[in-house]
Amino acid sequence: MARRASTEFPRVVYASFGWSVGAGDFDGDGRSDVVVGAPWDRVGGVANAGAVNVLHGTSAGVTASGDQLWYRPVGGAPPSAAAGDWFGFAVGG
Ligand SMILES: [Ca+2]
Repeated sequence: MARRASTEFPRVVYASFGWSVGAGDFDGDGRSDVVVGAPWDRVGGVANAGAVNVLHGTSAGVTASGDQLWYRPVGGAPPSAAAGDWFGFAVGG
């Protein structure tokens, strides 16, 4: 799985951001983080490959500062992104 700052990633209308929502401590800092699926997001030109946004928890609550976008990489060895993957259709934690 690839990760990058979500502000660097091209987004599409109708990505269905918020289709799925979960929580867990994904960076191991002891605070809960929120994961939000966008299963119809476009990844590297691949339609409907999907992505997951991770918003980190802080002592003041959840923040978009330093948020990440997780997605399957385009090209290379599987599991690479493919049209219709809908990565992020379901998330949990
Ligand atoms: Ca955390």
